[in-house]
Amino acid sequence: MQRVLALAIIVIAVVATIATSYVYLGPLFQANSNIKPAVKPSVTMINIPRGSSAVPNGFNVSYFQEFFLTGMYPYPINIMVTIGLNNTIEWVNQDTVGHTVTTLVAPSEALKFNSGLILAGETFSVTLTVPGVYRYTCAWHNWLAGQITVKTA
Ligand SMILES: [Cu+2]
Repeated sequence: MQRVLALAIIVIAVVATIATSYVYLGPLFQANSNIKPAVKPSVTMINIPRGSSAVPNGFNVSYFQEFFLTGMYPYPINIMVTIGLNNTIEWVNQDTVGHTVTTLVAPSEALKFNSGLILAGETFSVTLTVPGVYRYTCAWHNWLAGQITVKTA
Protein backbone atom coordinates (compact mmCIF):
# COMPACT_ATOMS: atom_id res chain seq x y z
CA MET A 1 0.00 0.00 0.00
CA GLN A 2 2.82 2.39 0.90
CA ARG A 3 4.59 1.61 -2.32
CA VAL A 4 1.47 2.42 -4.36
CA LEU A 5 1.15 5.74 -2.53
CA ALA A 6 4.81 6.61 -3.18
CA LEU A 7 4.38 5.76 -6.86
CA ALA A 8 1.28 7.94 -7.08
CA ILE A 9 3.17 10.88 -5.57
CA ILE A 10 6.01 10.44 -8.08
CA VAL A 11 3.55 10.31 -10.99
CA ILE A 12 1.80 13.48 -9.79
CA ALA A 13 5.17 15.24 -9.36
CA VAL A 14 6.29 14.31 -12.87
CA VAL A 15 3.00 15.40 -14.43
CA ALA A 16 3.10 18.68 -12.51
CA THR A 17 6.70 19.30 -13.62
CA ILE A 18 5.83 18.68 -17.28
CA ALA A 19 2.69 20.81 -17.06
CA THR A 20 4.35 23.80 -15.41
CA SER A 21 7.80 23.84 -17.04
CA TYR A 22 6.26 24.84 -20.34
CA VAL A 23 4.63 27.88 -18.76
CA TYR A 24 7.72 29.08 -16.92
CA LEU A 25 10.26 28.66 -19.69
CA GLY A 26 9.53 31.94 -21.50
CA PRO A 27 9.67 34.30 -18.50
CA LEU A 28 12.84 32.61 -17.17
CA PHE A 29 14.81 33.22 -20.33
CA GLN A 30 13.57 36.77 -20.67
CA ALA A 31 14.75 37.88 -17.26
CA ASN A 32 17.95 39.48 -18.59
CA SER A 33 16.48 41.17 -21.63
CA ASN A 34 16.13 44.94 -21.70
CA ILE A 35 13.80 44.84 -24.67
CA LYS A 36 10.21 44.20 -23.75
CA PRO A 37 8.18 42.44 -26.44
CA ALA A 38 5.15 44.34 -27.64
CA VAL A 39 3.02 41.24 -27.46
CA LYS A 40 2.95 38.31 -25.09
CA PRO A 41 5.82 35.90 -25.87
CA SER A 42 4.66 33.10 -28.10
CA VAL A 43 5.79 29.54 -28.73
CA THR A 44 6.23 28.27 -32.28
CA MET A 45 6.12 24.49 -32.60
CA ILE A 46 8.24 22.64 -35.15
CA ASN A 47 7.35 19.00 -35.60
CA ILE A 48 9.99 16.46 -36.58
CA PRO A 49 7.74 13.93 -38.30
CA ARG A 50 7.98 10.16 -38.15
CA GLY A 51 10.35 8.84 -40.83
CA SER A 52 12.56 11.95 -40.79
CA SER A 53 15.68 9.84 -40.42
CA ALA A 54 15.29 8.41 -43.96
CA VAL A 55 17.65 10.07 -46.45
CA PRO A 56 15.66 11.98 -49.07
CA ASN A 57 16.40 11.30 -52.75
CA GLY A 58 19.20 13.43 -54.14
CA PHE A 59 20.61 14.51 -50.81
CA ASN A 60 24.36 15.01 -50.96
CA VAL A 61 25.98 15.47 -47.57
CA SER A 62 29.28 16.96 -48.75
CA TYR A 63 27.43 19.45 -50.93
CA PHE A 64 25.25 20.35 -47.97
CA GLN A 65 28.21 20.84 -45.66
CA GLU A 66 30.02 23.00 -48.21
CA PHE A 67 27.14 25.38 -48.94
CA PHE A 68 24.78 25.43 -45.96
CA LEU A 69 27.06 27.70 -43.94
CA THR A 70 27.37 30.29 -46.66
CA GLY A 71 23.63 30.55 -47.24
CA MET A 72 23.98 29.46 -50.87
CA TYR A 73 22.61 25.98 -50.36
CA PRO A 74 19.91 25.42 -53.00
CA TYR A 75 18.40 22.28 -51.48
CA PRO A 76 15.07 23.25 -49.98
CA ILE A 77 15.49 23.86 -46.30
CA ASN A 78 12.74 21.91 -44.59
CA ILE A 79 11.81 24.58 -42.12
CA MET A 80 11.75 28.35 -42.50
CA VAL A 81 10.28 30.28 -39.59
CA THR A 82 10.11 33.93 -38.68
CA ILE A 83 9.50 34.82 -35.06
CA GLY A 84 9.55 37.93 -32.91
CA LEU A 85 12.32 38.77 -30.48
CA ASN A 86 12.22 36.82 -27.20
CA ASN A 87 9.83 34.28 -28.62
CA THR A 88 10.29 30.58 -28.18
CA ILE A 89 10.58 27.69 -30.61
CA GLU A 90 9.78 24.20 -29.47
CA TRP A 91 10.80 21.16 -31.51
CA VAL A 92 8.68 18.07 -31.02
CA ASN A 93 10.34 14.82 -32.05
CA GLN A 94 7.57 12.62 -33.43
CA ASP A 95 10.08 10.30 -35.07
CA THR A 96 11.10 6.92 -33.69
CA VAL A 97 14.78 7.89 -33.43
CA GLY A 98 16.64 10.75 -31.76
CA HIS A 99 17.46 14.01 -33.53
CA THR A 100 19.33 17.18 -32.65
CA VAL A 101 18.84 20.85 -33.33
CA THR A 102 22.40 22.02 -33.85
CA THR A 103 22.98 25.64 -34.78
CA LEU A 104 25.62 26.21 -37.45
CA VAL A 105 24.92 29.87 -38.20
CA ALA A 106 23.82 32.49 -35.66
CA PRO A 107 24.08 36.26 -35.26
CA SER A 108 27.51 37.17 -33.84
CA GLU A 109 26.19 38.16 -30.39
CA ALA A 110 24.00 35.07 -30.08
CA LEU A 111 24.80 31.67 -28.65
CA LYS A 112 24.91 28.79 -31.10
CA PHE A 113 22.39 26.66 -29.26
CA ASN A 114 22.57 22.89 -29.45
CA SER A 115 19.81 20.64 -28.19
CA GLY A 116 21.86 17.52 -27.73
CA LEU A 117 19.96 14.36 -28.59
CA ILE A 118 16.18 14.87 -28.52
CA LEU A 119 14.92 11.35 -27.96
CA ALA A 120 11.81 10.00 -29.68
CA GLY A 121 8.74 11.64 -28.18
CA GLU A 122 10.72 14.38 -26.44
CA THR A 123 10.88 18.11 -27.03
CA PHE A 124 13.47 20.88 -27.02
CA SER A 125 12.80 24.58 -26.56
CA VAL A 126 14.88 27.68 -27.08
CA THR A 127 14.02 31.34 -26.56
CA LEU A 128 15.85 33.62 -28.98
CA THR A 129 16.87 36.97 -27.53
CA VAL A 130 19.16 38.18 -30.32
CA PRO A 131 17.64 39.24 -33.67
CA GLY A 132 18.99 37.87 -36.95
CA VAL A 133 19.21 34.67 -38.96
CA TYR A 134 19.91 31.27 -37.46
CA ARG A 135 20.50 28.08 -39.44
CA TYR A 136 20.44 24.69 -37.85
CA THR A 137 20.65 21.06 -38.79
CA CYS A 138 20.37 17.67 -37.15
CA ALA A 139 23.90 16.49 -36.40
CA TRP A 140 22.96 12.95 -37.49
CA HIS A 141 20.59 13.70 -40.36
CA ASN A 142 21.80 16.86 -42.09
CA TRP A 143 18.73 17.09 -44.37
CA LEU A 144 16.72 18.04 -41.30
CA ALA A 145 17.78 21.63 -41.64
CA GLY A 146 16.04 24.88 -40.96
CA GLN A 147 16.34 28.62 -40.94
CA ILE A 148 14.95 30.87 -38.23
CA THR A 149 14.67 34.60 -38.63
CA VAL A 150 14.20 36.61 -35.46
CA LYS A 151 12.79 40.07 -36.08
CA THR A 152 12.56 42.97 -33.68
CA ALA A 153 9.27 44.22 -35.06
CU1 LIG B 1 18.32 13.54 -36.88
